[in-house]
Amino acid sequence: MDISGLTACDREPIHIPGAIQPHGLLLIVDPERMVVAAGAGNVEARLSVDDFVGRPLDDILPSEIAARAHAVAARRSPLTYVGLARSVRGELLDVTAHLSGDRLIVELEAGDVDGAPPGVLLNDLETVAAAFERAPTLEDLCRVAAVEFRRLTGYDRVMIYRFLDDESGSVVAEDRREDLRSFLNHRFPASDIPKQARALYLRNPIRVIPDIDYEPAPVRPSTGPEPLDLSDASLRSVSPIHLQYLRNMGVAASASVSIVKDGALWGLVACHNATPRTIPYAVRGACRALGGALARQIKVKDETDAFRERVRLRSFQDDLVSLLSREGSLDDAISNHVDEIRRAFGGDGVVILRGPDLLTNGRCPSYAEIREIAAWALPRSVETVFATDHLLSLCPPAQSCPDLASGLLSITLSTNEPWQVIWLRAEEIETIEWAGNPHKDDHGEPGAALTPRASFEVWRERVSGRSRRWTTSELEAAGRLRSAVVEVWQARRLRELNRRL
Ligand code: BLA
Repeated sequence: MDISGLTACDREPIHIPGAIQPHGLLLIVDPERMVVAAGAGNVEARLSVDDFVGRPLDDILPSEIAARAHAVAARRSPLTYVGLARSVRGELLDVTAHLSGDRLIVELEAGDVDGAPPGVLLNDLETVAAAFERAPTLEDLCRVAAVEFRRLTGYDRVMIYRFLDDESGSVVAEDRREDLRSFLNHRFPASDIPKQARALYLRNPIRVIPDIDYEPAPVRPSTGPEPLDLSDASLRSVSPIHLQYLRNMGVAASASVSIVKDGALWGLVACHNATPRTIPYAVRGACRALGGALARQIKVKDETDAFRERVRLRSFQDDLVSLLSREGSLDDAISNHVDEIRRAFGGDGVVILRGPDLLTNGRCPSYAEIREIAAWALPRSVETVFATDHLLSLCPPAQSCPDLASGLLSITLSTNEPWQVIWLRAEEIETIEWAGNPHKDDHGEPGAALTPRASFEVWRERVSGRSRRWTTSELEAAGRLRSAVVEVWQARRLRELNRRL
C-alpha cells in the first residue's frame, strides 16, 4: 500500500498521453513564428498537405483563422473558437486554439453541418435555464437536467452523478433509452474517477470520447523529452484503463460535463451511448453553459433549503428564550418544553442532565448508559457544540445501544454542576447498491497492469453504525441556543445577587 494515500490509478499521468483521439486533427505551433512544429491525426489527407512540419500555419489554414489563432497566443486567451475552415476536399472543420506552455495548440474537428442553427441552440439554452430555475427541489432539478442534457447530446443514457464525502459517487438522476438497465441510485467507488482526473475536470469542464475503440494518433514528430501538456485539448487521448472500463460497461461512446459548485467538483453529467457518437463543438459549448447554469441552480437550491432550516430553528430559539426569560424556575421552563427541544433538532431522543437530575424525552438508552455517554461527551462539548453521526466508533459506552445512540449532538450549559443537553439519533441502516463490488481488489497487483472492474452487477452492502447527519444549520442553532440559555441564566443570577445585596 502506498503511504501517500495515492493509488496507482491516481498516478497515471493522463494529461500527457502524447497522442490524440483520431476524429480530429491537432497542430502544434510555435506562437512567435506561427510555424507548425508537430501535429497529430490524419493531417495530410484531410488538409491535403504533403508535409506540415516547418510550414507557416497560414499556408495550411485560411489566413484569417491563422491570424485569430495568433491573437489567442498574443493575448494568452483560454481555449477559443477561431473559425470554420473549408478543407480542399470540401470538409468543414471547426477550429479552436489555446496555449500549452510555450506552444500554441490548434485543434480541428468536423463541423456540425446538419446541426441546429446557433439561434435555435441559444433559444434552447434560455428555455432550459428557465426550467432549471423553476424546479422546486434539488431532486427535480437533477431530473430535469438529465432529460435536457440527453435531448441536447442525443446520447442513450444521461446521468447526474454526485460526489459524496468519501469521493465515491451516486447517480442521483437518470434519463435513458427505455431498454437499458437503470443505474439510478447506484454507488460507484472513488477509484472509478481517480484524483488527477477529478482535478483535470475541474479545470476543463467537458470531454467526449466519440468512439472508445479508437486507435490513438501519436503526436509526430515526438515533442522530445518535454511532454506536451494536453490538459485543455478536446482531442486528448484518454486513459486506456478508462476505455476498458467503458467497454466492460457495454458503452461505445462517453461524454461528461463537470458540475462545479463553489470552486469544487460537485458532480458530473455522465453521458453514454451504445454506438459511437460525437458531440460537435457548438453543442459542447451549449453543454458547458448548461453545466454552469445547473451548478448555479444547485447552489441556489442548497442555499434556499439551508435558509428555510435556519429560519425555522431561529424562530424556535426565539420562542424558547422568551419562555426561559420569564420568571419561574429555568428547569421547569426547560422540562415543560423538552419535547419541542427534541423535535426542533430532529432528535429521536433528548437528555437534559443537571447535577444528579436527569430528564429524558423520546427514545433514549438506560439511565446508566446515558450517564456514561454524557460523561464521555462533557469534555468534548465544553466551549463548543460536539456532534457526530458515528458515535459507536468513538464512544465505547454507546456500543451497547446503537439502535438508540448512533448520532449525538451535545451542548454544555454549565460545567460546574454539570448541566448538559444531549440530542440522540438512532442508527439508520443503509443499504447501498453499488454497481459492482467496490471492495474486490481486481485492480491488479502492484507493478502489474492496472485493470478496471469487470462487473457492474448490483452488489448490496449494509452500512450500520451511522445516524442521519447533523446539518450545519442544526449545529449553528445548537451553538446559539447554548449562548442564549447561558445568557438568560447569568442575567437571572445577577438579578438574584442584586436582590440579596
Ligand atoms: C475517467 N471515469 C472517468 C470518467 C468517468 C468515469 C465519467 C470521465 C471520462 C468520461 O467522461 O468518460 C466513471 N462513468 C464513470 C462512472 C459512471 C460513469 C462512475 O458513467 C457512473 C455512472 N477507472 C477505474 C479504475 C481506474 C480508472 C480502477 O475503474 C484506475 C486504475 C481510471 N477513469 C480512470 C481514469 C480516467 C477515468 C484514468 C480519466 C480518463 C481521461 O480523462 O483520460
